Amino acid sequence: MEKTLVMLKPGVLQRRIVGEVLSRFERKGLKIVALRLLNLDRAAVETHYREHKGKDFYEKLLEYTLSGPVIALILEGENAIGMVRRLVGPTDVRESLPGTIRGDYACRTRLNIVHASDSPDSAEREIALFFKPQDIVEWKDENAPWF
Ligand code: 3AN
Repeated sequence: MEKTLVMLKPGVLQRRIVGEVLSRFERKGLKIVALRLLNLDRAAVETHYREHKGKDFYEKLLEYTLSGPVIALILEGENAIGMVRRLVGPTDVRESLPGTIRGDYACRTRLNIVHASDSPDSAEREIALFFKPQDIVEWKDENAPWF
């Protein structure tokens, strides 16, 4: 089963919408197999966003990501990476439609409130940034066959 890394950026806690955002993933049927609330340090954020170093929005993006705690989680499901990206919506908030998380909760791209892995390679790399293998809890939901 595919796993993907999601990070709820500081605005989600600051706006008290953690439950609302997590429920988007849960009601779709994705399974939470790891979850942490943490303060990131600058080195971790620089590693996470290393592909954007040098871009005009880079420093502001770092500033926002360091402005408070984040929630990191691993979601599991069939085609979880693509499914989560579709639930999250496009990076550019001008294109994120109502019904997506960014479409419903973000009006600035820099503050687009959630991060989700965009490929199997990035999922593997990003999961390892936040979690050790023993942090992942495998569990069965055979009593909930609607998923
Ligand atoms: P995504 O988060 O959808 O994978 P990336 O990796 O291209 O998108 O961008 C990482 C983060 O950088 C975005 N979530 C957004 O906060 C910020 N970002 C990307 N492009 C821009 C932009 N043109 N202006 C401001 N912030 C941006």
